[in-house]
Amino acid sequence: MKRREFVEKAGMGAALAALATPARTRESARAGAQHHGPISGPLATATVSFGAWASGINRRPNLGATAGLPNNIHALIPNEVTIKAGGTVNFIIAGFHLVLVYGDGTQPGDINIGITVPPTNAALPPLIDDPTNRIYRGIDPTVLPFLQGPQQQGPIGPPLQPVLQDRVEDVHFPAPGTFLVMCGVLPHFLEGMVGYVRVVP
Ligand SMILES: [Cu+2]
Repeated sequence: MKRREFVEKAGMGAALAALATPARTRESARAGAQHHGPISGPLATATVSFGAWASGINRRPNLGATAGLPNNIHALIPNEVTIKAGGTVNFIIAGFHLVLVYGDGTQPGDINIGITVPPTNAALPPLIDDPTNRIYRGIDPTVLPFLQGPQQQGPIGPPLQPVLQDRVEDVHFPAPGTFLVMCGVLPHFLEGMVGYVRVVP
């Protein structure tokens, strides 16, 4: 390696190290604040179906929809779960949904649906972006590739791509309270796609 090249690389390494140190400190401070020790038992975790594929549809080959059938159940099942502080909720997301979690006591009527972000794919609906008391904002589903049935506007995304919108997002709840969980896809929220996580001490 030439000396100049080495000096440049070493300089970049030092700069990266300097950047990394405060990030590590922040991360460990946050981890310390949320540390509850080992947590077990039936209230340590809960699983919520966040949307569900309807019985009777045929998704082969990796389609998101079947013509003429209700394809996706826009609901959180169970609608309310209880865990203890420091536990997690595993949201199993089936299809095109956005997980949003709002702080203790937030009600659906508190959400400002006038604040939205446009979808990355213009064929899709807008996403709610109200930051007030928002404690978790999930993956933007409008950037995930998927195929739609021929009766719709598809294919969207690379051909022969699996339906990557189906996924799990695992969320930690360090503090007690009753937390609103909702779909951030605007028409889904307006349909009432909301649920609750009750966190006990
Ligand atoms: Cu949804």
